[in-house]
Amino acid sequence: MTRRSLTGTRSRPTRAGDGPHGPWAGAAGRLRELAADVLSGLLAAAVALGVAEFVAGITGPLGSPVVAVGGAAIDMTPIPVKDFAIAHFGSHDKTALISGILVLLAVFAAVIGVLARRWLAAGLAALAVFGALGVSAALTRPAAAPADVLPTLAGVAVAAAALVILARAARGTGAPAPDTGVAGAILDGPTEGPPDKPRGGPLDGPPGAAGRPGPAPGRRRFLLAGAGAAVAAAAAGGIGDLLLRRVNVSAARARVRLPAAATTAPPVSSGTELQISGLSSFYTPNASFYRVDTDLVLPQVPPDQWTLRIGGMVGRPVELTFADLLRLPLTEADIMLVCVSNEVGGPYAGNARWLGASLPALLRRAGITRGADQVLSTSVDGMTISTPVSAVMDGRNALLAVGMNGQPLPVAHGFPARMLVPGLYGYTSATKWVTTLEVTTFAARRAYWTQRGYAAVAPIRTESRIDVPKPLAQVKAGRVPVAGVAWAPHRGIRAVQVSVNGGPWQAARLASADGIDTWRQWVWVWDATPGLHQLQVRATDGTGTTQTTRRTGVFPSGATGQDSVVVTVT
Ligand SMILES: Nc1nc2c(c(=O)[nH]1)N[C@H]1C(S)=C(S)[C@@H](COP(=O)(O)O)O[C@H]1N2
Ligand SMILES: [Mo]
Repeated sequence: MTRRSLTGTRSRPTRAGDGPHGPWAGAAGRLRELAADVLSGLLAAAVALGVAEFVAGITGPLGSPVVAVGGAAIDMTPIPVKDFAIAHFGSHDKTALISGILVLLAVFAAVIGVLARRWLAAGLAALAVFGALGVSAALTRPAAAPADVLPTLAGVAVAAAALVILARAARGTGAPAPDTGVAGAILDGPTEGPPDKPRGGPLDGPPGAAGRPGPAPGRRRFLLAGAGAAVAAAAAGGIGDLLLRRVNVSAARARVRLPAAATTAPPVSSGTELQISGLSSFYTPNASFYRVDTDLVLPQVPPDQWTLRIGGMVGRPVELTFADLLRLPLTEADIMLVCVSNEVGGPYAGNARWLGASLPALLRRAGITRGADQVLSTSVDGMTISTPVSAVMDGRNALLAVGMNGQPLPVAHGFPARMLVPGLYGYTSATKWVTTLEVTTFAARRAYWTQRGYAAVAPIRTESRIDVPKPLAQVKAGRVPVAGVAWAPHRGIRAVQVSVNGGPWQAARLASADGIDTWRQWVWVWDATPGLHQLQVRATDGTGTTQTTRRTGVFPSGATGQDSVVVTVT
Protein backbone atom coordinates (compact mmCIF):
# COMPACT_ATOMS: atom_id res chain seq x y z
CA MET A 1 0.00 0.00 0.00
CA THR A 2 1.08 3.53 -0.56
CA ARG A 3 2.58 5.58 2.17
CA ARG A 4 1.31 9.09 1.73
CA SER A 5 3.61 11.97 2.51
CA LEU A 6 3.29 14.33 5.43
CA THR A 7 2.42 17.17 3.09
CA GLY A 8 -0.65 15.19 2.30
CA THR A 9 -2.16 16.65 5.44
CA ARG A 10 -2.51 19.86 3.54
CA SER A 11 -3.93 18.44 0.35
CA ARG A 12 -7.43 18.74 1.67
CA PRO A 13 -8.90 20.77 -1.21
CA THR A 14 -9.37 17.51 -3.13
CA ARG A 15 -12.20 16.96 -0.81
CA ALA A 16 -13.93 20.33 -0.88
CA GLY A 17 -17.52 19.84 -1.88
CA ASP A 18 -16.69 16.31 -2.93
CA GLY A 19 -20.11 14.80 -3.02
CA PRO A 20 -18.84 11.37 -4.01
CA HIS A 21 -16.95 11.12 -0.78
CA GLY A 22 -20.19 10.75 1.02
CA PRO A 23 -21.91 12.01 4.07
CA TRP A 24 -19.37 14.44 5.50
CA ALA A 25 -18.51 16.37 2.41
CA GLY A 26 -18.56 20.13 1.99
CA ALA A 27 -18.08 22.82 4.64
CA ALA A 28 -20.68 21.31 6.94
CA GLY A 29 -19.07 17.96 6.27
CA ARG A 30 -15.66 19.18 7.33
CA LEU A 31 -17.16 20.59 10.50
CA ARG A 32 -18.79 17.27 11.24
CA GLU A 33 -15.56 15.51 10.51
CA LEU A 34 -13.77 17.76 12.99
CA ALA A 35 -16.48 17.08 15.53
CA ALA A 36 -15.99 13.36 14.97
CA ASP A 37 -12.23 13.71 15.52
CA VAL A 38 -12.72 15.73 18.70
CA LEU A 39 -15.28 13.22 19.87
CA SER A 40 -12.83 10.38 19.17
CA GLY A 41 -10.22 12.06 21.34
CA LEU A 42 -12.68 12.77 24.15
CA LEU A 43 -14.01 9.22 24.03
CA ALA A 44 -10.50 7.77 24.11
CA ALA A 45 -9.77 9.95 27.17
CA ALA A 46 -13.02 8.86 28.80
CA VAL A 47 -12.12 5.23 28.18
CA ALA A 48 -8.67 5.86 29.66
CA LEU A 49 -10.12 7.45 32.80
CA GLY A 50 -12.82 4.80 33.14
CA VAL A 51 -10.39 1.90 32.81
CA ALA A 52 -7.90 3.65 35.12
CA GLU A 53 -10.64 4.11 37.70
CA PHE A 54 -11.50 0.43 37.40
CA VAL A 55 -7.89 -0.65 37.96
CA ALA A 56 -7.50 1.91 40.78
CA GLY A 57 -10.52 0.23 42.34
CA ILE A 58 -8.27 -2.82 42.69
CA THR A 59 -4.88 -1.22 43.37
CA GLY A 60 -6.07 1.71 45.50
CA PRO A 61 -7.25 5.31 44.99
CA LEU A 62 -3.82 6.96 44.93
CA GLY A 63 -3.06 5.42 41.52
CA SER A 64 -6.01 7.11 39.85
CA PRO A 65 -4.26 9.33 37.28
CA VAL A 66 -6.33 12.43 38.05
CA VAL A 67 -5.58 12.01 41.75
CA ALA A 68 -1.88 11.37 41.13
CA VAL A 69 -1.48 14.26 38.69
CA GLY A 70 -3.54 16.49 40.99
CA GLY A 71 -1.36 15.55 43.95
CA ALA A 72 1.79 16.31 41.99
CA ALA A 73 0.25 19.62 40.90
CA ILE A 74 -0.48 20.52 44.52
CA ASP A 75 3.10 19.77 45.56
CA MET A 76 4.51 21.78 42.66
CA THR A 77 2.08 24.70 42.87
CA PRO A 78 3.91 27.97 43.54
CA ILE A 79 2.97 29.57 46.86
CA PRO A 80 1.14 32.60 45.39
CA VAL A 81 -1.06 30.34 43.29
CA LYS A 82 -1.81 28.10 46.25
CA ASP A 83 -2.70 31.11 48.42
CA PHE A 84 -4.88 32.46 45.64
CA ALA A 85 -6.63 29.12 45.36
CA ILE A 86 -7.26 28.83 49.10
CA ALA A 87 -8.42 32.43 49.34
CA HIS A 88 -10.69 32.36 46.30
CA PHE A 89 -11.92 28.79 46.08
CA GLY A 90 -11.63 28.00 49.80
CA SER A 91 -12.49 24.44 50.61
CA HIS A 92 -13.54 24.11 46.97
CA ASP A 93 -9.94 24.54 45.86
CA LYS A 94 -9.66 20.80 45.26
CA THR A 95 -12.77 20.74 43.09
CA ALA A 96 -11.29 23.67 41.19
CA LEU A 97 -8.02 21.80 40.72
CA ILE A 98 -9.70 18.59 39.53
CA SER A 99 -11.93 20.58 37.17
CA GLY A 100 -8.88 22.38 35.81
CA ILE A 101 -7.09 19.08 35.19
CA LEU A 102 -10.14 17.61 33.47
CA VAL A 103 -10.54 20.66 31.23
CA LEU A 104 -6.85 20.52 30.23
CA LEU A 105 -7.17 16.80 29.65
CA ALA A 106 -10.23 17.36 27.45
CA VAL A 107 -8.41 19.95 25.36
CA PHE A 108 -5.40 17.67 24.81
CA ALA A 109 -7.69 14.72 24.15
CA ALA A 110 -9.43 16.72 21.44
CA VAL A 111 -6.08 17.58 19.86
CA ILE A 112 -5.04 13.91 20.00
CA GLY A 113 -8.32 12.97 18.35
CA VAL A 114 -7.77 15.42 15.48
CA LEU A 115 -4.17 14.27 15.13
CA ALA A 116 -4.96 10.58 15.28
CA ARG A 117 -7.04 10.26 12.13
CA ARG A 118 -4.57 12.21 10.05
CA TRP A 119 -1.47 10.73 11.53
CA LEU A 120 -2.21 7.91 13.91
CA ALA A 121 1.41 7.50 15.04
CA ALA A 122 1.47 11.10 16.25
CA GLY A 123 -1.80 10.67 18.09
CA LEU A 124 -0.52 7.55 19.78
CA ALA A 125 2.77 9.26 20.64
CA ALA A 126 0.87 12.14 22.26
CA LEU A 127 -1.11 9.59 24.22
CA ALA A 128 2.13 7.95 25.36
CA VAL A 129 3.38 11.33 26.61
CA PHE A 130 0.22 11.55 28.68
CA GLY A 131 0.78 8.08 30.02
CA ALA A 132 4.33 9.01 30.99
CA LEU A 133 3.03 12.07 32.85
CA GLY A 134 0.50 9.98 34.76
CA VAL A 135 3.04 7.26 35.59
CA SER A 136 5.66 9.69 36.83
CA ALA A 137 3.07 11.55 38.90
CA ALA A 138 1.92 8.27 40.46
CA LEU A 139 5.49 7.15 41.15
CA THR A 140 6.54 10.38 42.82
CA ARG A 141 3.61 10.58 45.22
CA PRO A 142 5.02 10.17 48.75
CA ALA A 143 2.58 7.42 49.67
CA ALA A 144 2.83 5.66 46.29
CA ALA A 145 3.21 1.92 45.84
CA PRO A 146 4.60 0.45 42.57
CA ALA A 147 1.12 -0.85 41.71
CA ASP A 148 -0.10 2.76 41.51
CA VAL A 149 1.30 2.99 37.96
CA LEU A 150 -1.06 0.25 36.77
CA PRO A 151 -4.25 2.34 36.45
CA THR A 152 -2.52 4.83 34.13
CA LEU A 153 -0.81 2.10 32.09
CA ALA A 154 -4.04 0.16 31.63
CA GLY A 155 -5.98 3.34 30.83
CA VAL A 156 -3.49 4.46 28.20
CA ALA A 157 -3.30 1.00 26.58
CA VAL A 158 -7.07 0.75 26.25
CA ALA A 159 -7.30 4.38 25.07
CA ALA A 160 -4.78 3.61 22.32
CA ALA A 161 -6.96 0.77 21.11
CA ALA A 162 -10.04 3.00 21.27
CA LEU A 163 -8.23 5.70 19.34
CA VAL A 164 -7.22 3.25 16.59
CA ILE A 165 -10.73 1.85 16.29
CA LEU A 166 -12.36 5.29 16.29
CA ALA A 167 -9.85 6.73 13.81
CA ARG A 168 -10.49 3.82 11.47
CA ALA A 169 -14.23 4.14 11.85
CA ALA A 170 -14.00 7.86 11.18
CA ARG A 171 -11.91 7.24 8.07
CA GLY A 172 -14.44 4.71 6.99
CA THR A 173 -16.97 7.48 6.77
CA GLY A 174 -15.51 8.32 3.45
CA ALA A 175 -13.50 11.35 4.42
CA PRO A 176 -9.96 10.84 3.20
CA ALA A 177 -7.16 10.53 5.69
CA PRO A 178 -4.33 12.39 4.05
CA ASP A 179 -1.71 10.68 6.13
CA THR A 180 -2.09 7.92 8.63
CA GLY A 181 1.64 7.53 9.17
CA VAL A 182 3.46 4.27 9.69
CA ALA A 183 1.12 2.96 12.31
CA GLY A 184 -1.84 3.91 10.20
CA ALA A 185 -0.35 2.15 7.22
CA ILE A 186 0.30 -0.96 9.26
CA LEU A 187 -3.08 -0.87 10.87
CA ASP A 188 -4.80 -0.39 7.56
CA GLY A 189 -3.69 -3.87 6.66
CA PRO A 190 -3.45 -5.30 3.17
CA THR A 191 -7.05 -6.41 2.96
CA GLU A 192 -8.45 -2.94 3.33
CA GLY A 193 -8.61 -0.55 0.50
CA PRO A 194 -7.10 2.91 0.60
CA PRO A 195 -8.88 4.88 3.28
CA ASP A 196 -10.07 7.46 0.83
CA LYS A 197 -12.24 4.93 -0.90
CA PRO A 198 -15.39 3.80 0.81
CA ARG A 199 -14.71 0.44 2.31
CA GLY A 200 -16.78 -2.66 2.15
CA GLY A 201 -17.44 -4.29 5.45
CA PRO A 202 -20.19 -5.92 7.36
CA LEU A 203 -21.37 -2.60 8.71
CA ASP A 204 -21.01 -0.71 5.48
CA GLY A 205 -23.84 -0.40 3.10
CA PRO A 206 -23.44 1.29 -0.25
CA PRO A 207 -21.61 4.60 -0.12
CA GLY A 208 -23.81 7.35 1.15
CA ALA A 209 -25.30 9.56 -1.48
CA ALA A 210 -26.74 13.03 -1.30
CA GLY A 211 -30.41 12.99 -0.53
CA ARG A 212 -30.19 9.58 1.03
CA PRO A 213 -32.23 9.47 4.26
CA GLY A 214 -30.79 8.38 7.64
CA PRO A 215 -27.18 8.28 8.71
CA ALA A 216 -24.73 7.09 6.09
CA PRO A 217 -23.25 3.68 6.75
CA GLY A 218 -19.72 4.92 7.51
CA ARG A 219 -21.10 7.38 9.93
CA ARG A 220 -23.20 4.70 11.48
CA ARG A 221 -20.10 2.62 12.02
CA PHE A 222 -18.38 5.55 13.69
CA LEU A 223 -21.40 6.25 15.87
CA LEU A 224 -21.52 2.60 16.89
CA ALA A 225 -17.82 2.56 17.79
CA GLY A 226 -18.24 5.83 19.68
CA ALA A 227 -21.24 4.60 21.62
CA GLY A 228 -19.33 1.44 22.45
CA ALA A 229 -16.43 3.48 23.78
CA ALA A 230 -18.76 5.65 25.85
CA VAL A 231 -20.50 2.63 27.36
CA ALA A 232 -17.16 0.95 28.11
CA ALA A 233 -15.84 4.11 29.77
CA ALA A 234 -18.95 4.56 31.91
CA ALA A 235 -19.10 0.90 32.91
CA ALA A 236 -15.42 0.66 33.84
CA GLY A 237 -15.58 3.96 35.71
CA GLY A 238 -18.77 3.00 37.53
CA ILE A 239 -17.40 -0.36 38.65
CA GLY A 240 -14.17 1.36 39.67
CA ASP A 241 -16.14 3.81 41.81
CA LEU A 242 -17.97 0.96 43.49
CA LEU A 243 -14.70 -0.84 44.18
CA LEU A 244 -13.14 2.34 45.57
CA ARG A 245 -16.01 2.79 47.98
CA ARG A 246 -14.82 -0.33 49.81
CA VAL A 247 -11.71 1.61 50.83
CA ASN A 248 -13.50 3.37 53.64
CA VAL A 249 -12.96 3.37 57.37
CA SER A 250 -16.27 4.91 58.45
CA ALA A 251 -17.56 1.55 59.74
CA ALA A 252 -14.37 1.00 61.76
CA ARG A 253 -14.66 4.57 63.05
CA ALA A 254 -18.26 3.97 64.13
CA ARG A 255 -17.07 1.01 66.23
CA VAL A 256 -14.50 3.05 68.18
CA ARG A 257 -15.46 3.61 71.81
CA LEU A 258 -13.50 6.47 73.31
CA PRO A 259 -12.57 5.98 76.98
CA ALA A 260 -13.39 8.64 79.56
CA ALA A 261 -10.76 11.30 80.10
CA ALA A 262 -8.36 10.83 83.00
CA THR A 263 -7.90 14.61 83.07
CA THR A 264 -11.12 16.45 82.26
CA ALA A 265 -11.27 20.02 80.99
CA PRO A 266 -12.43 22.60 83.52
CA PRO A 267 -16.16 23.35 83.24
CA VAL A 268 -17.05 26.03 80.70
CA SER A 269 -19.03 28.92 82.18
CA SER A 270 -22.31 29.90 80.56
CA GLY A 271 -20.80 33.33 79.86
CA THR A 272 -18.51 31.77 77.26
CA GLU A 273 -21.29 31.74 74.67
CA LEU A 274 -22.87 35.15 73.96
CA GLN A 275 -25.88 33.79 72.04
CA ILE A 276 -25.88 36.34 69.24
CA SER A 277 -27.29 35.27 65.92
CA GLY A 278 -24.63 35.10 63.22
CA LEU A 279 -21.78 34.89 65.74
CA SER A 280 -19.45 31.85 65.45
CA SER A 281 -20.36 29.32 68.14
CA PHE A 282 -17.75 28.84 70.86
CA TYR A 283 -17.26 25.20 69.83
CA THR A 284 -17.13 24.69 66.08
CA PRO A 285 -19.20 21.62 65.14
CA ASN A 286 -17.14 18.87 63.49
CA ALA A 287 -19.23 19.04 60.32
CA SER A 288 -18.45 22.73 59.79
CA PHE A 289 -14.87 22.71 61.08
CA TYR A 290 -12.59 24.05 58.36
CA ARG A 291 -10.45 21.50 56.55
CA VAL A 292 -7.06 22.19 55.04
CA ASP A 293 -4.73 19.52 53.71
CA THR A 294 -3.01 18.50 50.51
CA ASP A 295 -5.09 15.35 50.00
CA LEU A 296 -7.37 14.88 46.99
CA VAL A 297 -8.50 11.57 48.46
CA LEU A 298 -8.90 11.38 52.22
CA PRO A 299 -6.51 8.89 53.82
CA GLN A 300 -8.46 5.87 55.10
CA VAL A 301 -6.44 4.46 57.99
CA PRO A 302 -7.97 1.40 59.68
CA PRO A 303 -7.41 1.87 63.43
CA ASP A 304 -6.32 -1.75 63.87
CA GLN A 305 -3.53 -1.18 61.35
CA TRP A 306 -2.43 2.16 62.72
CA THR A 307 0.76 2.51 64.73
CA LEU A 308 2.77 5.44 65.94
CA ARG A 309 6.55 5.16 66.03
CA ILE A 310 8.66 7.60 67.96
CA GLY A 311 12.29 7.50 66.91
CA GLY A 312 15.28 9.58 65.89
CA MET A 313 17.17 11.33 68.68
CA VAL A 314 15.62 9.32 71.50
CA GLY A 315 16.98 6.93 74.10
CA ARG A 316 14.25 4.28 73.66
CA PRO A 317 12.20 4.23 70.45
CA VAL A 318 8.50 3.77 71.18
CA GLU A 319 5.88 1.99 69.10
CA LEU A 320 2.22 2.27 69.93
CA THR A 321 -0.95 0.67 68.54
CA PHE A 322 -4.36 2.35 68.61
CA ALA A 323 -5.41 0.02 71.45
CA ASP A 324 -2.24 1.03 73.36
CA LEU A 325 -3.09 4.67 72.77
CA LEU A 326 -6.64 4.30 74.13
CA ARG A 327 -5.22 2.64 77.28
CA LEU A 328 -3.08 5.70 78.08
CA PRO A 329 -4.46 8.31 80.48
CA LEU A 330 -6.30 10.72 78.16
CA THR A 331 -6.61 14.47 78.57
CA GLU A 332 -9.57 16.58 77.52
CA ALA A 333 -8.73 20.12 76.37
CA ASP A 334 -10.29 23.02 74.49
CA ILE A 335 -7.89 24.09 71.76
CA MET A 336 -8.40 26.19 68.65
CA LEU A 337 -6.78 25.48 65.34
CA VAL A 338 -5.84 28.16 62.80
CA CYS A 339 -4.43 27.83 59.31
CA VAL A 340 -1.56 30.08 58.27
CA SER A 341 -3.46 30.62 55.00
CA ASN A 342 -6.27 32.36 56.85
CA GLU A 343 -6.58 35.94 55.62
CA VAL A 344 -7.53 38.64 58.11
CA GLY A 345 -11.24 38.08 58.75
CA GLY A 346 -11.06 34.65 57.06
CA PRO A 347 -12.80 31.37 57.91
CA TYR A 348 -9.88 28.94 58.41
CA ALA A 349 -10.02 28.84 62.20
CA GLY A 350 -12.07 26.71 64.57
CA ASN A 351 -12.32 25.68 68.19
CA ALA A 352 -13.03 22.21 69.53
CA ARG A 353 -12.89 20.05 72.62
CA TRP A 354 -10.26 17.40 72.00
CA LEU A 355 -9.41 14.15 73.75
CA GLY A 356 -5.91 12.79 73.50
CA ALA A 357 -2.80 11.35 75.07
CA SER A 358 -0.15 13.69 76.39
CA LEU A 359 2.51 14.23 73.72
CA PRO A 360 5.19 15.35 76.21
CA ALA A 361 4.56 12.21 78.29
CA LEU A 362 5.11 10.02 75.20
CA LEU A 363 8.29 11.89 74.30
CA ARG A 364 9.56 11.60 77.86
CA ARG A 365 8.95 7.87 77.65
CA ALA A 366 11.14 7.79 74.53
CA GLY A 367 13.73 10.06 76.15
CA ILE A 368 14.75 13.05 74.02
CA THR A 369 18.50 13.20 73.34
CA ARG A 370 20.29 16.45 74.20
CA GLY A 371 20.56 18.84 71.29
CA ALA A 372 17.33 17.80 69.59
CA ASP A 373 15.09 20.81 68.91
CA GLN A 374 12.52 19.53 66.40
CA VAL A 375 9.78 16.91 66.35
CA LEU A 376 9.24 16.00 62.70
CA SER A 377 5.91 14.25 62.37
CA THR A 378 4.91 12.28 59.28
CA SER A 379 1.48 11.28 58.09
CA VAL A 380 0.31 8.39 55.90
CA ASP A 381 -0.22 10.95 53.11
CA GLY A 382 3.49 11.82 53.20
CA MET A 383 2.89 15.21 54.81
CA THR A 384 5.73 16.27 57.12
CA ILE A 385 5.26 18.82 59.86
CA SER A 386 7.94 20.16 62.15
CA THR A 387 7.24 21.37 65.66
CA PRO A 388 9.71 22.86 68.12
CA VAL A 389 10.58 20.43 70.95
CA SER A 390 10.41 23.43 73.29
CA ALA A 391 6.74 24.09 72.41
CA VAL A 392 5.77 20.43 72.85
CA MET A 393 7.56 20.11 76.20
CA ASP A 394 6.86 23.49 77.87
CA GLY A 395 3.77 22.33 79.70
CA ARG A 396 1.05 23.36 77.24
CA ASN A 397 -1.60 20.79 76.28
CA ALA A 398 0.23 19.18 73.37
CA LEU A 399 -1.84 16.13 72.42
CA LEU A 400 -1.90 13.04 70.32
CA ALA A 401 -5.65 13.43 69.83
CA VAL A 402 -8.22 10.69 69.19
CA GLY A 403 -11.43 12.58 69.94
CA MET A 404 -13.00 15.81 68.68
CA ASN A 405 -16.12 17.30 70.30
CA GLY A 406 -17.06 13.97 71.89
CA GLN A 407 -16.61 11.86 68.72
CA PRO A 408 -13.72 9.82 67.38
CA LEU A 409 -11.78 12.14 65.05
CA PRO A 410 -13.65 12.58 61.77
CA VAL A 411 -11.74 11.00 58.86
CA ALA A 412 -11.22 14.48 57.37
CA HIS A 413 -9.66 15.64 60.62
CA GLY A 414 -7.12 12.85 61.02
CA PHE A 415 -8.79 9.61 62.14
CA PRO A 416 -7.54 7.65 63.98
CA ALA A 417 -5.01 10.04 65.54
CA ARG A 418 -3.56 13.50 64.99
CA MET A 419 -1.21 15.92 66.68
CA LEU A 420 -2.26 19.20 68.28
CA VAL A 421 -0.02 21.80 69.86
CA PRO A 422 -1.85 24.93 71.09
CA GLY A 423 -0.56 28.25 69.81
CA LEU A 424 1.11 27.13 66.57
CA TYR A 425 -0.33 27.30 63.06
CA GLY A 426 -1.64 23.95 61.82
CA TYR A 427 1.19 23.38 59.33
CA THR A 428 3.65 23.33 62.26
CA SER A 429 1.60 21.45 64.83
CA ALA A 430 -1.53 19.61 63.76
CA THR A 431 -0.46 16.52 61.78
CA LYS A 432 -3.51 14.49 60.79
CA TRP A 433 -3.30 10.68 60.27
CA VAL A 434 0.07 10.93 62.02
CA THR A 435 2.21 7.78 62.07
CA THR A 436 5.74 8.76 63.02
CA LEU A 437 7.43 11.27 65.26
CA GLU A 438 11.11 11.72 64.54
CA VAL A 439 13.02 13.67 67.13
CA THR A 440 15.66 15.63 65.23
CA THR A 441 17.02 19.14 64.68
CA PHE A 442 15.89 22.09 62.57
CA ALA A 443 19.38 22.07 61.06
CA ALA A 444 18.98 18.48 59.84
CA ARG A 445 15.42 18.29 58.55
CA ARG A 446 12.91 20.63 56.89
CA ALA A 447 9.20 19.91 56.71
CA TYR A 448 6.86 20.16 53.69
CA TRP A 449 5.79 23.80 53.97
CA THR A 450 9.19 24.96 55.22
CA GLN A 451 10.71 23.50 52.05
CA ARG A 452 8.27 25.78 50.22
CA GLY A 453 9.40 28.90 52.03
CA TYR A 454 7.00 29.11 54.98
CA ALA A 455 8.45 29.94 58.40
CA ALA A 456 9.91 26.97 60.31
CA VAL A 457 8.45 28.21 63.59
CA ALA A 458 5.07 29.92 63.34
CA PRO A 459 3.08 31.03 66.40
CA ILE A 460 -0.54 31.94 65.55
CA ARG A 461 -0.89 35.70 65.27
CA THR A 462 -3.28 37.65 67.48
CA GLU A 463 -6.42 38.17 65.45
CA SER A 464 -10.00 39.37 65.71
CA ARG A 465 -12.88 38.94 63.30
CA ILE A 466 -16.22 40.66 62.86
CA ASP A 467 -18.90 37.97 62.32
CA VAL A 468 -21.93 40.31 62.48
CA PRO A 469 -23.01 42.45 60.79
CA LYS A 470 -21.85 40.80 57.57
CA PRO A 471 -19.90 42.85 55.02
CA LEU A 472 -22.22 45.12 53.01
CA ALA A 473 -25.17 44.26 55.25
CA GLN A 474 -28.12 46.63 55.58
CA VAL A 475 -29.08 47.26 59.21
CA LYS A 476 -31.72 49.39 60.88
CA ALA A 477 -30.64 52.50 62.79
CA GLY A 478 -30.54 52.06 66.56
CA ARG A 479 -28.78 49.56 68.78
CA VAL A 480 -26.91 47.09 66.58
CA PRO A 481 -24.78 44.33 68.12
CA VAL A 482 -21.36 44.18 66.48
CA ALA A 483 -19.88 40.82 67.42
CA GLY A 484 -17.20 38.33 66.53
CA VAL A 485 -14.37 36.19 67.84
CA ALA A 486 -10.80 37.05 68.80
CA TRP A 487 -7.89 34.73 69.34
CA ALA A 488 -4.29 34.59 70.44
CA PRO A 489 -3.88 30.90 71.21
CA HIS A 490 -1.65 30.17 74.18
CA ARG A 491 -1.44 33.87 75.06
CA GLY A 492 -5.13 34.57 75.55
CA ILE A 493 -7.22 37.65 74.72
CA ARG A 494 -7.11 40.62 77.11
CA ALA A 495 -9.20 43.19 75.22
CA VAL A 496 -11.11 43.78 71.98
CA GLN A 497 -11.92 47.25 70.64
CA VAL A 498 -14.10 48.52 67.83
CA SER A 499 -13.78 51.73 65.85
CA VAL A 500 -16.46 53.30 63.64
CA ASN A 501 -15.28 55.21 60.56
CA GLY A 502 -11.76 55.47 61.98
CA GLY A 503 -13.03 57.14 65.17
CA PRO A 504 -11.88 56.39 68.75
CA TRP A 505 -11.45 52.77 69.83
CA GLN A 506 -14.30 51.57 72.04
CA ALA A 507 -14.01 48.61 74.39
CA ALA A 508 -16.06 45.57 73.40
CA ARG A 509 -17.51 43.23 76.01
CA LEU A 510 -15.66 39.94 76.15
CA ALA A 511 -17.32 36.60 76.74
CA SER A 512 -15.87 34.56 79.63
CA ALA A 513 -12.48 33.08 78.84
CA ASP A 514 -12.13 29.30 78.60
CA GLY A 515 -8.40 29.11 79.18
CA ILE A 516 -5.92 30.76 76.83
CA ASP A 517 -5.86 28.23 73.98
CA THR A 518 -9.30 29.01 72.54
CA TRP A 519 -10.94 31.96 70.88
CA ARG A 520 -13.13 34.36 72.76
CA GLN A 521 -16.40 35.85 71.61
CA TRP A 522 -16.90 39.62 71.93
CA VAL A 523 -19.74 42.08 71.36
CA TRP A 524 -20.01 45.84 71.16
CA VAL A 525 -23.41 47.47 70.96
CA TRP A 526 -23.36 50.18 68.35
CA ASP A 527 -25.77 53.11 68.29
CA ALA A 528 -26.06 53.09 64.52
CA THR A 529 -27.09 56.22 62.59
CA PRO A 530 -28.25 56.20 58.96
CA GLY A 531 -25.55 56.16 56.29
CA LEU A 532 -22.63 54.11 55.09
CA HIS A 533 -20.24 53.14 57.90
CA GLN A 534 -17.04 51.21 58.35
CA LEU A 535 -16.55 49.06 61.44
CA GLN A 536 -13.03 47.97 62.39
CA VAL A 537 -11.81 45.65 65.15
CA ARG A 538 -8.54 44.98 66.96
CA ALA A 539 -7.53 42.70 69.81
CA THR A 540 -4.89 42.89 72.51
CA ASP A 541 -3.43 39.58 73.63
CA GLY A 542 -2.40 38.31 77.06
CA THR A 543 1.12 39.68 76.60
CA GLY A 544 -0.27 43.19 76.06
CA THR A 545 0.46 43.27 72.33
CA THR A 546 -2.22 44.88 70.13
CA GLN A 547 -2.91 43.89 66.51
CA THR A 548 -1.08 46.10 64.03
CA THR A 549 -2.87 48.01 61.27
CA ARG A 550 -0.09 46.97 58.90
CA ARG A 551 -1.51 44.52 56.33
CA THR A 552 0.71 41.66 55.24
CA GLY A 553 -0.20 38.53 53.32
CA VAL A 554 -0.37 35.02 54.72
CA PHE A 555 3.10 34.06 53.40
CA PRO A 556 5.44 33.21 55.12
CA SER A 557 4.13 33.33 58.68
CA GLY A 558 0.47 34.42 58.74
CA ALA A 559 -1.46 37.56 57.77
CA THR A 560 -1.42 40.75 59.82
CA GLY A 561 -3.83 43.68 59.78
CA GLN A 562 -7.27 44.41 61.15
CA ASP A 563 -10.65 43.12 60.02
CA SER A 564 -13.27 45.63 58.93
CA VAL A 565 -16.71 45.63 57.35
CA VAL A 566 -18.71 48.30 55.58
CA VAL A 567 -22.44 48.36 56.30
CA THR A 568 -25.40 50.50 55.32
CA VAL A 569 -27.66 51.80 58.08
CA THR A 570 -31.19 52.76 57.04
N1 LIG B 1 -1.48 14.86 57.15
C1 LIG B 1 -1.71 16.18 57.06
N2 LIG B 1 -1.89 16.88 58.20
C2 LIG B 1 -2.13 18.20 58.14
C3 LIG B 1 -2.16 18.87 56.91
C4 LIG B 1 -1.95 18.11 55.72
O1 LIG B 1 -1.96 18.62 54.58
N3 LIG B 1 -1.74 16.76 55.83
N4 LIG B 1 -2.40 20.22 56.88
C5 LIG B 1 -2.12 20.97 58.09
C6 LIG B 1 -2.68 22.30 58.06
S1 LIG B 1 -1.94 23.40 56.98
C7 LIG B 1 -3.69 22.71 58.89
S2 LIG B 1 -4.14 24.31 58.96
C8 LIG B 1 -4.40 21.74 59.74
C9 LIG B 1 -5.89 21.78 59.47
O2 LIG B 1 -6.55 20.84 60.26
P1 LIG B 1 -8.08 20.54 59.97
O3 LIG B 1 -8.22 20.19 58.53
O4 LIG B 1 -8.46 19.44 60.90
O5 LIG B 1 -8.83 21.81 60.29
O6 LIG B 1 -3.97 20.42 59.51
C10 LIG B 1 -2.59 20.26 59.36
N5 LIG B 1 -2.31 18.87 59.30
MO1 LIG C 1 -2.80 25.38 57.38
